[in-house]
Amino acid sequence: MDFQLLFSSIQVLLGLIFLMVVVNLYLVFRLKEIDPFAKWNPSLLNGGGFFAFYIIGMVAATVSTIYYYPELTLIVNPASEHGVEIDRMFNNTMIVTILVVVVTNFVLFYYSFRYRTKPGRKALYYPHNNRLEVIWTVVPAIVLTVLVFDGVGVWHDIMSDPPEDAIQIEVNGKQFSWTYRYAGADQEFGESNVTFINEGKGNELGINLDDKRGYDDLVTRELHLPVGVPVNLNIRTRDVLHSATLAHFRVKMDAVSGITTNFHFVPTITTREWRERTGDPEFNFQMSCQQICGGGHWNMGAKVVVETMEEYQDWLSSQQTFLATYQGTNPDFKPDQNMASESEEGTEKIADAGL
Ligand SMILES: [Cu+2]
Repeated sequence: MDFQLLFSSIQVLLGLIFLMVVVNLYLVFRLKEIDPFAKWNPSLLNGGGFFAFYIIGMVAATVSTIYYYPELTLIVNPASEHGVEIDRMFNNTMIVTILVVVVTNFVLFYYSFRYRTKPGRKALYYPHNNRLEVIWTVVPAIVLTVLVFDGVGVWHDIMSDPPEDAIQIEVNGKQFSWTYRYAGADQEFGESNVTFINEGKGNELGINLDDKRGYDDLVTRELHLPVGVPVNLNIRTRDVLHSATLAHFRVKMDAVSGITTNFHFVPTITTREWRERTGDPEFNFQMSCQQICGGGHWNMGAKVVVETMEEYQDWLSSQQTFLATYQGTNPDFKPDQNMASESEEGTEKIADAGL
């Protein structure tokens, strides 16, 4: 039995019946020359409807906020130092805007009801009042100025130069995944360029084979961060715009073709602590993409691990170096032959490519 068809048919049938009732009533009124709305004053319904809309809307908004609040763990706990400041500003802005929305909409909807049309009531023509104009210009201007100045200060702290001792991590976006690069034992990244990308041959990030600093680089699928230590993400993309987003850490920075953007922050809680705090043993921090970048955008997420410095070091030393990975797919590659020229040749190649 096709229930879908049955229900649609019933709906059509009910619609037709309703239409017939309306048409018949109309014809009866016409024939008997009755005006059913002659004495009906719609302003109570309109004004009352306005006010009811306000009450129902406010109650629904409050109930749904309370209902979903436990789900909004993103709002409850920032997992980074600067996240606390961002949340403080977010909350201040919310308090101000909620207050304004509740009060101004109360006036709008309640007055529509309170001063509705009544027999004998005449509307007051009140086109201008300088004092009111000044009040509702100056008060929002002061409030917004305070919010903006607060925000500029926090923005300046967040976007300042990363501390010298920050751990440098490269975040590489592509359609549709993230790949990370750690500098390895020498603490320096090898040169890289899109012209050197050779996915089939184990060089997904385009690391310059002539630059030996890149040999010990660690190319990883997971982002691991030590807790309590400043990290600086160097964000790149090899194709379209992406946006590297670590929502729990209040980190979001666009990955822009052709340039390296960066965001530095200090994670303040490990994955393990977060799991204990929330009682969710399955929990993982997430890296996501917040820039619609194509058909697979929705799936451009990956887990992020925050751990103690010891665990972080252990994890790093368990990763394969770029050279080892590359030689895995290119057994004939001998680094020594290439090391002689170091990075000069690579620089020329980049110059030749006009980059
Ligand atoms: Cu993306």
